[in-house]
Amino acid sequence: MSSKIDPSTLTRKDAEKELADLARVLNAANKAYHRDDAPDLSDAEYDALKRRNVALEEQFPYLKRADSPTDQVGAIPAEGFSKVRHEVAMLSLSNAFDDDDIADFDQRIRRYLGLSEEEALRYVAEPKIDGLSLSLRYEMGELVQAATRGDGTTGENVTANARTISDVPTRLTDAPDILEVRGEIYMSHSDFQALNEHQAEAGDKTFANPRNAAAGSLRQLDAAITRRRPLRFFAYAWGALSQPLADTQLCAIARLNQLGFRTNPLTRACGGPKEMVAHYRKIETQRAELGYDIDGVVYKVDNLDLQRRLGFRSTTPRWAIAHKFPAELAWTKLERIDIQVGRTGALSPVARLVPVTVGGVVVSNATLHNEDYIAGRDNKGGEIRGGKDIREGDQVQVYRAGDVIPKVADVDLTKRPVDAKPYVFPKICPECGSDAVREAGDAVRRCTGGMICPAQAVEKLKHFVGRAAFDIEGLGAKQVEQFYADKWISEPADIFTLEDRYGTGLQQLKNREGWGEKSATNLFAAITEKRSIELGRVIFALGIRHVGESASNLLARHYGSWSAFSEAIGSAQDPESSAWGDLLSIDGVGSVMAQSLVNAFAQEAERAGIDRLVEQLDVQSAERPQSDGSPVAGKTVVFTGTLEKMTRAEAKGRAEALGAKVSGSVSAKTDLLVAGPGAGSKAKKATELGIETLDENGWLTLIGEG
Ligand code: 5U1
Repeated sequence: MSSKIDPSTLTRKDAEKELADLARVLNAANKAYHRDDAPDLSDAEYDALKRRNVALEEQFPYLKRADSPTDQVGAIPAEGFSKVRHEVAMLSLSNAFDDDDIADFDQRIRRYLGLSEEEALRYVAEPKIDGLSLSLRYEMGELVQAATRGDGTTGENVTANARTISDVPTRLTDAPDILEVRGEIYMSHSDFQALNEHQAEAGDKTFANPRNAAAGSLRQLDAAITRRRPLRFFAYAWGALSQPLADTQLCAIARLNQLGFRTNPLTRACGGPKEMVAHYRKIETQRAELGYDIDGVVYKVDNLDLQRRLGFRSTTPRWAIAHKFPAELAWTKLERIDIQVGRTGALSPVARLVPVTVGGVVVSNATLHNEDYIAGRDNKGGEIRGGKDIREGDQVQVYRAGDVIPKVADVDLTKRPVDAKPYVFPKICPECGSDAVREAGDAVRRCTGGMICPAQAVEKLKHFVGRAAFDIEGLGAKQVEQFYADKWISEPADIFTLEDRYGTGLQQLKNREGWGEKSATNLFAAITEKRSIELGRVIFALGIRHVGESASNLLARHYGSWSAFSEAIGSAQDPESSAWGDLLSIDGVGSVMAQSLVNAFAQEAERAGIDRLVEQLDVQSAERPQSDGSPVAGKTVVFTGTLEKMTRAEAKGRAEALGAKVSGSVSAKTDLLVAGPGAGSKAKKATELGIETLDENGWLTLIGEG
């Protein structure tokens, strides 16, 4: 393998082949050394191969592979790309669907900042490109890293691939020493069509839409394939920076453009919701002629200082929103209604459709929400669709909006078969035969079988191993179903005892159909790796009703550790307790979610399952973003009285961003009281308890904003 041929005399084809061989051998050696603790090459052999790889890449930089061993630190992840932790998280956007949502967005921002209607507030509106986000990191003007968004915190290293895209400059002049440029990779309509024609002629896989084509092209292990794909890039944001780009969003975008990035020509400043919506309508009329897919318009507060003050909630900024275009529609026949039982026992009706293309994607299933929706009623008994019910055999209108599950919107009564019967929603769980009950005020009928219902148990397990939860490589929905069916796992804790039970002995994982020595070893290693896990993921993985991914992260940041979290939720059972008040004081946690958490921890069987799980884990304390060196990180702060320089919401948001926990009531756990004019009983109690008290100016000085 370690050819002695001088790289400068090699043909491109030979170099390409040798680089592929080197990647295979070196990455396998990395894995054997780092992951399996079983080196298969001597250090000298390894170093010689690595040097050869570097020499070839220097001679043929455009042949550098996405899985190049040069870029690997430790073992390459099995899926092929190394992981990159974003220095500044890549946020996503919350969505707006109509003009009122935009007026509400403006109102929320004004309230948060304490701005009156009369005070000017400028926004920037720009098309939302339907592609995939990419972050490009430049150091001293050199492109050093390109990463996909991933889960927002950790993405995939696609540097070698990004270097092949002509819209991505590899060198910048007059740029800040550190600059992360963020934007969207996409494919134009004409390039997409040509690519699909070419793929079809070659007998290769074609793509459903330009976004899939762009994603599939960027995420190629062989950068030479990406080079042949016509990818484009629009810059619209930034991450880590050593110096600010500008004072406003609009000027920052102009600066990125000057630095050599393409920025969208339909970017405009708007004086308020009316102008924003007008620009949205204008873009909507031009949409078909743009030559690339957009799925809405993004609005951002223009002033970057205001953006900083507004900060973000969990994974979305308060200062931006995506105004989505209406969904795409199509008519088709509803063949059958099936009932699926979810992890919380919800019976969800699913429409099985004659496949139909909606906005470039073939749809054969769509949600029907719940029994009222099928009957043509809303959850208050009012009519929807003019009261028309939905029956098997009907012609129905299906729509898709962005990535959401397709929905059935309407029904054509003129095409209803004469023998179509009203749909009777089951009152018995189709999976376990337990009663399915509908509690007052709940739109959903639920199976009462709990963990004896195989559908609930297996869905809980699938949720547990899902991407935003434990994300265990090699343990997906299919494997969970098989292990559950064979009684190898029946609850999450069992996953962590799998190796003890099935690693050795008569019944071994490696002897199962579809498994071998290598895949079994890899799975056990992946499970072991996830024993150490972030608190937010653990909370989300529990699959508690109403507790989604962002709420789990909020809870993790608020409580900081598993013991603090579980103790607090246990104590919050008493509605008079300060723990209950503290839980409700978290911005983003309402009484429904709080009650659901408390209920889950109060149920003996469920709590015991959680305890068995946590015994297996090393739950990492939650990180507090932007709190490095913050004087209030980890402290419990209470605000009381009138604040004069910021609204209460802003004070709370800012304190949380700095890693503090903001509570609504004073107790022995309070570290600091910030008291404005008119402070009453809380200030008195703080004095009695000897708690440090500051006025607003003192607080601002403490956090470095005075
Ligand atoms: N045009 C545009 N798309 N887009 C997507 N701007 C924009 N900003 C985004 C995203 C996710 O995020 C900001 C929060 C930086």
